[in-house]
Amino acid sequence: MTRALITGVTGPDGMYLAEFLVGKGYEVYGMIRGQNNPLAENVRRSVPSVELVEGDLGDISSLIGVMEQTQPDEVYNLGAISFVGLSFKQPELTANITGLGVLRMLEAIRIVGGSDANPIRFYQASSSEMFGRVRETPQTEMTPFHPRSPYGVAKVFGHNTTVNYREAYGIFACSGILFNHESPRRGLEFVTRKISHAVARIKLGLQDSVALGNLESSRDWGFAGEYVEAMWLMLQQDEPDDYVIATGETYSIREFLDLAFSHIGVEDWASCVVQDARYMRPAEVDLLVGDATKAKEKLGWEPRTPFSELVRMMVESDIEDQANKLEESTIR
Ligand code: F7E
Repeated sequence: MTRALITGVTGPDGMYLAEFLVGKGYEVYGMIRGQNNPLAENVRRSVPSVELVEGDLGDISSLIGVMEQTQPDEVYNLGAISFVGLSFKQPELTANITGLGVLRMLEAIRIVGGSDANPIRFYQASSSEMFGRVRETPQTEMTPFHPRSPYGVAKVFGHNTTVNYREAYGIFACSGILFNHESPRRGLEFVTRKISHAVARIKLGLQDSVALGNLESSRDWGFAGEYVEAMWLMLQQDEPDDYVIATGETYSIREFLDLAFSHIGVEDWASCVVQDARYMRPAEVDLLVGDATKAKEKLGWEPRTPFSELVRMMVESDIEDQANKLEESTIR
């Protein structure tokens, strides 16, 4: 049985990946931080066969311990401080976990190694935020980086460290440069889920409006559930490499709002959206759009969920969820 270790298993990508790997017959270990991590329950409920092990990206001894304990064939490093907005408020923590955390994982792999016949394969969750103030459009694996946030800067460090450990020590290390990938599992602090959640509550009469920041930025939005397959495909190749994973289309926050509100029959949403300076960032990434040709040609990976379908899926999921909560509260 192939063994996989996932850091960041409590996040949406971690859970989709765990489900995917269990479906492929893997023995899956999920690394969680802290003794009574409340998010562990979500993983136990969604993917019960995942074995949870305790480790911290900020502590190399714990990572070496986890590698020795789980003896993984494949390691997926999805753990990070992943909210760009927070990274401006806690830049040092972000550099430590999102940046240095990658170095610690790779050091643990270099030290523990796996067997000679079967060395550990490593996947690093890199991000389109590394492109920041973009130097060309669309962005490819060859586009230079110009990060615009402490998060982006930390991800560049993690990406470069992954490439360096591959070149210096021959570790099978891949970096997946994933553009925004959304789902009903997204945390409420991220703009897509914040909107779908608010739209559902507006439909049910539970709130009147939503406070947002910059509506003009554009992103390349895909569905997280199918991006995890690309991570796995990277580790099944003969040679380690880096890949952009994206849809090749870009839409603004305004366009997301258009579709989300039209789903509940609201064509003019101006009165439902309040602009709030608290959600503006000190430096913004204006436009991202990825070119995933390499992933298509070498991995055979292609996105399947169009933007309109993604928005519909998220709004419908939140409507169902909010309606259930409302019903439960009236029964009580
Ligand atoms: O912001 C604007 C905001 O926080 C998207 C992470 O998964 O993808 C994600 O990073 C855009 C930005 O995601 C609000 O200013 C407006 O322009 O949903 P977001 P992100 O920053 O693109 C990349 C690929 C990652 O790697 C990250 O880990 O939306 N925006 N109003 C807002 N954003 C938020 N969060 N909240 C607002 O109220």
